[in-house]
Amino acid sequence: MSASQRRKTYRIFVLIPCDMKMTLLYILLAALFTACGSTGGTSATNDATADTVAAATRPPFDADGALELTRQQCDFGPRVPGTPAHAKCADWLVATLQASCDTVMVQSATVQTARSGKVGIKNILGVINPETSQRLLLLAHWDTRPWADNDPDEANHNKPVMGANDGASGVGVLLQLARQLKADRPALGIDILLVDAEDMGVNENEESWALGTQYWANHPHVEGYKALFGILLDMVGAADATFTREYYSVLNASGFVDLVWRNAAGSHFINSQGGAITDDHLFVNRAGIPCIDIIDMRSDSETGFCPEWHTVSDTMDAISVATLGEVGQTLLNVIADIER
Ligand code: AHN
Ligand code: ZN
Repeated sequence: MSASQRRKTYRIFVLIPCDMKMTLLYILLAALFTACGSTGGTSATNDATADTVAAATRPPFDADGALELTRQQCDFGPRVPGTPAHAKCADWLVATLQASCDTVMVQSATVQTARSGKVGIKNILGVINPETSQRLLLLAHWDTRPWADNDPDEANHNKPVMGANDGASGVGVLLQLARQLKADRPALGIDILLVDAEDMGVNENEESWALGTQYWANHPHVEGYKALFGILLDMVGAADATFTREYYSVLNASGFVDLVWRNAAGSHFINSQGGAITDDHLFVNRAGIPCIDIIDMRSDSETGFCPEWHTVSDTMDAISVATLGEVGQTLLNVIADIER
């Protein structure tokens, strides 16, 4: 038992009111605690007990909060780079992160897209515990696709996607997580990176996806930025989501994939090998940070994704509070596990 734990025992003892029976009870308890500390030889057991208690006392993930934060993004309309809704949502994301994080940074840039020429983008970063060297990077894209080009109705192919699942869900979970970590501070440093222009890509060109992340990887917000690991959330809101072990995640960070799936807070996490996805995590890995992708992949669909993917049906109707909750709780579990 550490000196600080012994001090805590003492403090509890002196705060007890002067009822004689209670005092005796607490003397007995304090003696037991002190004896436990003085034997000294069981530190591993004691540490494990302390950590279990700490993890158990961390409040559960608030899925309703994540749902509301997902809805609030959709209330702006599709967040297509270059549109007023995109600009308004950026301001809201900054303000929302500012309420939870120690520092918020915005990275503005102009990038070349495959189909829409040059466009202005914003990567938005919330930093928790900026002084801590042991860091975890959490990412999600906040932009939405300008074209519902997988919609069954061709008339919708040039309409924008609402992106309740494809965009807002991952951001909603991360904003809620930041909110909870403010009240219940982690020992780890946490960087919440909301990346822009993930979804302006075209099939035949890998580099046309994840433009915000590519920009960040080439211009990190801190020179020589390092994190232990990264976790990307992509499409984490569908009722029947299946999160399998994505190929590049296993290739670059198999031990960390094991850790995350071991901490999975429900049955949407499936401990089997999934397909390979060109997504933000690919460019984080190329920048030297082992990064995994928690992404809803479907073995039973032609696209490999949910039926609403890149259609006008990717709206709040297709979002499940239970799935958001499972992903958020898994992140809380992972943070507690790394801190152990
Ligand atoms: C490709 O289709 C190559 N990647 C999918 C990445 C993505 C798009 N995630 C969400 N929207
Ligand atoms: Zn998409």
